Amino acid sequence: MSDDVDTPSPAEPERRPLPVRVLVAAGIVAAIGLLFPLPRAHRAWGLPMDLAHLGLGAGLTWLVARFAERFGVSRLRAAWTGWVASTLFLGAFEIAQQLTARSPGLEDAVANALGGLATVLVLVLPRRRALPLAALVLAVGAAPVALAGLDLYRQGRDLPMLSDLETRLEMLRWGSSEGHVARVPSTDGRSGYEVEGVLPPGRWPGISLIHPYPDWRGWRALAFRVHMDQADALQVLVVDREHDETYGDRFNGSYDLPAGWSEVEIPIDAIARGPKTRPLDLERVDGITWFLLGPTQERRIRLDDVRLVK
Ligand SMILES: [Ca+2]
Repeated sequence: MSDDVDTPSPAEPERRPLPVRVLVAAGIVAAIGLLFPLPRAHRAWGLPMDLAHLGLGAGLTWLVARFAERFGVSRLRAAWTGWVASTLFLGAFEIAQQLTARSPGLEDAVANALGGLATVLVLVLPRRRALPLAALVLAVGAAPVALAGLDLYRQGRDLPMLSDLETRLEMLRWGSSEGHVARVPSTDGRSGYEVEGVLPPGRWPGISLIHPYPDWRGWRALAFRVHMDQADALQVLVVDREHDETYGDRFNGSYDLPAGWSEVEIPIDAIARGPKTRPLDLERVDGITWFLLGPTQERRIRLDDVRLVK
């Protein structure tokens, strides 16, 4: 009687499949990265770290599953136990991180869960079926990172335009800590799309362009078009990667604007002189925020053609 080669036999010497070994290695790198997070790391460094979350989930799932198996739990049960434990533990870790710093916790938690799912597939299915499925799950998990990488490439290509909202991918870089930000069709016909911030009443609601193209050396000004729903002072702040989250350690500008569209230019020299105790690092600019001071009702601002000019 011959055995089906695809059927895993319990007597087979235990050897971790290569994909699991690679994922576990990536998980170890991610774990080290989480212990020593780089402050405001460059996006290009952040992307491999995001990818390593797949490995973190895969590795932890594998460890818990093997541990459970040693206590006589069946392979199937152990694998799913590992996945649930890993997903819950790493999910809780992301929530804890969210309390202390702004980080894309949900994306990381999903990547952790997908990495763990890949391990489950490798553990419970015959290898021939497991590997393509695990690869598919990992590809889904890696897609956001691939898109962010593509966006990073486009930023370099589209310079001096920092963001004109003509591609959907740019929204990966826009955010709002209190309000809502969306890419919307242009209202003045000068372009296809612009970005709109819906700002709730509050102390300083605003929208941000996070991780713009970082090297602003050699340019004369930062320029953008902005639409105000009513005349008001638009506040603009620019930070670099060393920014310590204090008011005095960034560029702060205030611009009295009428209702409707305006063009604003901010000299790069002024931005460089922004922080009180040091020059702003123009080689590593990390974010621009547009906000209003203490609106008492919901407000809307629109932005387009955020760019560097000679
Ligand atoms: Ca546009």
